[in-house]
Amino acid sequence: MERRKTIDPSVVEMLAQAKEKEISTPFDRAEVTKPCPIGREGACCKHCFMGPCRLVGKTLKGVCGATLETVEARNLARSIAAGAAAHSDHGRNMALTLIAVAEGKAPGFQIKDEKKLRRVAAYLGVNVGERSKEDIALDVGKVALGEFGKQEGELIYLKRAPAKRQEVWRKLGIAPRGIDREVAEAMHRTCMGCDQDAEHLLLHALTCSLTDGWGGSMIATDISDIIFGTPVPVAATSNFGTLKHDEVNVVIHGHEPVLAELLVAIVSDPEIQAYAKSKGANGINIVGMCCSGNELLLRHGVPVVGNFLQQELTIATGAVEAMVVDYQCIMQGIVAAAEKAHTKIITTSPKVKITGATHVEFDEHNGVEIAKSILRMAIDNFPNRKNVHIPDYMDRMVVGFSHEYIAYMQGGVYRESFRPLNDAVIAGRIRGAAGIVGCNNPHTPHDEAHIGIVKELIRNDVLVVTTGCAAVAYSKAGLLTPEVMEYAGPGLREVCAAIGIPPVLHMGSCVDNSRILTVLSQMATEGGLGDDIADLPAVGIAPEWMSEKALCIGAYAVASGVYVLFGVDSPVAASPKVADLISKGWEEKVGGKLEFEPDWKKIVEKSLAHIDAKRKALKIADYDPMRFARSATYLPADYLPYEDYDKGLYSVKSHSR
Ligand code: NFS
Repeated sequence: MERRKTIDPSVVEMLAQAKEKEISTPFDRAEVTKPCPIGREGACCKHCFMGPCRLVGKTLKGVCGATLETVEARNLARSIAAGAAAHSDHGRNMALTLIAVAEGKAPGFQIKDEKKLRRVAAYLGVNVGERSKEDIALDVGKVALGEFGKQEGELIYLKRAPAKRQEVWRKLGIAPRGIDREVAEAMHRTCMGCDQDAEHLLLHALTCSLTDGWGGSMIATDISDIIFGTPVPVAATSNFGTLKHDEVNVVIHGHEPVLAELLVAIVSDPEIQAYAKSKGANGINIVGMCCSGNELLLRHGVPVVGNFLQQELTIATGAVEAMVVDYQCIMQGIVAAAEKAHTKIITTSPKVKITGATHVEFDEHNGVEIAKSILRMAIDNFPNRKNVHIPDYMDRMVVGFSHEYIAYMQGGVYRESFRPLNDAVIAGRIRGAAGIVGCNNPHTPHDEAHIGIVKELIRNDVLVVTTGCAAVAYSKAGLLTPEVMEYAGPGLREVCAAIGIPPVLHMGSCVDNSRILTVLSQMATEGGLGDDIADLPAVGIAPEWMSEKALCIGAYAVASGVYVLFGVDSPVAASPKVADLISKGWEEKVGGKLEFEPDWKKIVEKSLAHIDAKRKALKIADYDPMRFARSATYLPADYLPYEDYDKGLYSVKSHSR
């Protein structure tokens, strides 16, 4: 029997379309391009040209004598460094953009959230006083930029973490000095003939990951909020049905919101609209994909067309005039797909060119003109449409839960806090919290683990926060609506209804996982739930991960004290010793641990067991699923059994067919 590729019926429909149009997708390529079993388990070393050395069977050592543990640890550390480099480079770009905005050299941009600017300035030690917002922003940008090249001391944002957590880092010597320094050091240590002790290598991997979570990503989130606005709840739609038959469809894909923001700002420009009309279109429809999509979704309610595995399929609709990409998670396959459709692939980052794509380099100093020229190219392409097929699936959602807004929801402007949430956890209405994030991976059925885990956790009164492609999966399944309370356990349901939040909170793109760190820190310092992130009844999960960035996020969550579970397969599967070092070993050191568990139902079980164990350690009420069932209007009798976890989602209520 053919393996199930996806649980999203719109994707099933588009896979048939793609086949008909002979468009290759990652779903097909994953069948043909089988992963190398040695590399997949982390047992291949190609860090020098005496190899690659494949440590399997009787081969226990590389040419240099490297053991399996060293090879595995080195590979994992390098992946984490690559992830940290990518996310942090995004943060660097945001710092540079803020400086350009402050200097008046980035027309079309302004400082939208002055309150946040002042808050961030205070964190970064920038004098606020009676200074203009531009002056403050200039210093904030410069201090943020300085974090990248810093050689000594420690990252400023570390002090956002609970005091106890900071102590853990200092004691272990893993408090990062500067972002670039730790990434460069990871590359150095993993170079041939350098660091050769698995435990030591893996400890630096944690340092390196912290530069992302409490450095580059946090900078990216904060500065994006300053320039583009801090998200507040907004209603929006998702899936292929957000593409329009009668308008020029432009898909924004990648990670950086700068150009994307300009495109959204100028799309209603009368001159652009008139130009679209002159080519027979009724307007221009901007939709997002992956994390650039999430940035636009949260701040403007721009629809999101799909997650990571849907990029070629979106082109296969024949309805996309242009796919505008910046960097990260862009499949090279989109160019081949575009050749079979009429789509123009436009690369925009000075760091990224793709053979066969059109390169229009973005420069914030002249951004408006560049954005207009990109829209004109898309409009010019509208008359070239042929063979359009847009699956009739569109879902509703409410998104935009920044940590600031979550605090505001719990007390208003004057009394914002995390008290109600902490009290609900202490009383057992909320059993615990889960951050569920990350990608899709064609080696596991698309969105299946994501949806299964979320449904099971909210049914068990676990509050879920989410970002990235995980969040897009939930949006397409109708899990980001207040109506999803129907699936939530009685206690969680009571709390969400009282505060006015859905049980699954979309907090943004993957760099916005830094928002989750801030929420965890606030919960830990609010009182009643210990005094460190490691004390909280909380877990982090990446059910369908594929990216080095995901590994880095997992590692910084661990270093922050979180139990992290990844689905799919383990990149250190060949070495039980290394698997032990990153689970038990890391737990002894930092309180968090990293485990790989391909069975999503086991992920749920392990998560709940961990949450309950943490509750016990905190000496708060044991969780009792029936305790609040009597006071809530909820009747748990209609819980869906495991086997039916995806019924009642795609099949019944979430789609506006
Ligand atoms: Ni995150 Fe965003 Fe998606 Fe995975 Fe890629 S888009 S930064 S890495 S695939 S969640």
